[in-house]
Amino acid sequence: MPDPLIITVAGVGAELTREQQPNLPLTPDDLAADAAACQAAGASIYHLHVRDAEGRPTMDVDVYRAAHDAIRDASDLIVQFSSGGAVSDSEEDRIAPLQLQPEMATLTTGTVNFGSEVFSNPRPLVERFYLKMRALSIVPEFEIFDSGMVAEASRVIEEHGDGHHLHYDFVLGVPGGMPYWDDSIAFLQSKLPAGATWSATGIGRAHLAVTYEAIARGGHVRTGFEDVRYFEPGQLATSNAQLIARVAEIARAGGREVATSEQARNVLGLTGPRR
Ligand code: KMH
Ligand code: ZN
Repeated sequence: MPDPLIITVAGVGAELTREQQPNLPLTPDDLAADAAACQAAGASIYHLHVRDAEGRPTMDVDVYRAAHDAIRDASDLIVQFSSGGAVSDSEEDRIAPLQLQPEMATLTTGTVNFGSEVFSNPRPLVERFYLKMRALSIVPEFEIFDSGMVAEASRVIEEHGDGHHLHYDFVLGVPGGMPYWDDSIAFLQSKLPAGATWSATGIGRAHLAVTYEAIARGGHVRTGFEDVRYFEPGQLATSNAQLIARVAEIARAGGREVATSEQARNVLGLTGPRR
């Protein structure tokens, strides 16, 4: 039996604007409502980017604190901070919010083209972020935008790992990163260490195909406005919860249970929120 399906909502991101997606949550109040609705629809993790008062992406610690508190007050979701931020964010800005000790945080283990820009993650940054996360008992989710990042994660774990649970997220279809080919997921899955868990998300058009394949392979799924704006071609999604509900429906139709936050914590080796 596969584990119950962990559904992550990547509800905000750093790139999308309200002009592109009018239902994008921005403020702590928006995030509280979004988190509660996504939990009711079947999500167990909130992958969190935050925005300033003008709606611009930021790594400001106080903004992260307010957002974290709002989601924790409104839901039991596992909050997973982004340490990737936006491509323009500095290393110092990206590491700062970790001091708030979320249960999880993302860690991208390599540099990748990101459209016409570069998402920069040199080895020293990866090691520094990893050590900081582990010093604060934060469980990393390794963000895999390309296959070499699996090897780089293995190297960091071998050199600095302390036996924590290993969890990965395959992000397929970023322009410049690994596309969703028909063997992408099978290949990446085959390279993971024994006992690891993984989720997958497809950016844009590949989104639903990735969802179906991840569920069928016993993996987990990420969805939300960061990854997909449209519910169907030409039809914007009305909410993150609408996207979550569709994943839950697909899973249940195929006989796969959808995880509660507590079940997700058990699968991921999390001991519970610090607030
Ligand atoms: N916004 C991207 C440049 C993460 O959250 O860890 C990086 C990103 C990855 O979204
Ligand atoms: Zn992100």
